[in-house]
Amino acid sequence: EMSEEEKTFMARIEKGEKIEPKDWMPEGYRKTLIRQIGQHAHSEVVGQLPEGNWITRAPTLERKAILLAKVQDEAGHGLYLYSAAETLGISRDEMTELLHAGKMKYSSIFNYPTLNWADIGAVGWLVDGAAIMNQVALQRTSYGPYSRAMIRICKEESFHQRQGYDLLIKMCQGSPEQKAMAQDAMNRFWYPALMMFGPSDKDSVHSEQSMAWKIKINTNDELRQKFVDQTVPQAEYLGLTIPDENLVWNEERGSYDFTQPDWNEFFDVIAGNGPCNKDRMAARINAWKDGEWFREGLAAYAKKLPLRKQA
Ligand code: FAQ
Repeated sequence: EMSEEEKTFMARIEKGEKIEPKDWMPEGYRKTLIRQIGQHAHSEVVGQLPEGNWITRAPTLERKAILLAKVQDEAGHGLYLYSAAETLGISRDEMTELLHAGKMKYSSIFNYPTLNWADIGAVGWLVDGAAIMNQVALQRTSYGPYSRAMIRICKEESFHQRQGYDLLIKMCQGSPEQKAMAQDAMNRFWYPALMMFGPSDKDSVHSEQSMAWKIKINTNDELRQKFVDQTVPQAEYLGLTIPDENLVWNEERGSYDFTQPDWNEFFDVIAGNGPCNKDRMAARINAWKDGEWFREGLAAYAKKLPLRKQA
């Protein structure tokens, strides 16, 4: 039996109204948002690592400037999202500590290594491509601060995807060795990119409730299908082969049939056993420790400011 408050809340959700920080909300709604927005924020921050790895080795000054700007954008996205999560009554420090204790997740994709320069193209094209597919839908999410953060993030993210695709066009029109590097990157990133949408609907524990609350707008499988349909023609234009022998246009559905990722691999990666999980967490924990003196300095300075004004 729903309480009066809950009934009013659900009526607002059904009307498509945005829920704002000071509005009444069910505890489960708040918790789900903290989990999802927090995980999303952590993904943006951890997501800087595989790309940051290539800033010093970008092949030209122009590519280096572009990559630097992109990696900085990801830090900005992390900040908008941490701020959105903070409106729900958790601090950024608490979320950071939960991440470091292994009690919060970040996207599975960032546990795969970026082995060569073509991987930077594949990350932009496929990883940002998958991220946008999910985030465009989330612009309509029911929680106001999350929805507004998504609108801004999507604008920057489309630029990110373009830069990745542009990098791959260059490589695919380059030497046979460059084209082979691009194909190799595609082979390694295709299935991990499909995994970004989460487990198949039958294994998605949160989808039903999150969709009833309009936190999620689409199911994991719906968005994965849209991503495949959008990406196949882009791969064709590049002259790259998608590593899936069963990929075929299904006339009846008006969509591609495709092979699902290896779900055992997915669950293994989110349990902490992917190729880079340990490195990623170690890098974040070290960065947090390295920044301690700076955070303390800032806090001490902030305390002094009002005193100085009085004097
Ligand atoms: N990785 O019941 P569901 C980016 C977990 S984009 C890790 O279906 P839900 C931009 C899930 O948390 C990437 N864990 O869950 C960028 C749950 O476990 P829990 C970030 C995953 O929440 C690009 C369990 O599996 N984008 O960073 C994943 O309803 C390039 C059961 O799953 C977002 O976070 C996964 N892929 O649906 C940056 C988008 N999938 O928490 C740098 C917002 C599922 O109970 C460079 N998030 N799990 O322990 C969402 O839309 C949703 O949270 C889903 C998952 C769709 C990811």
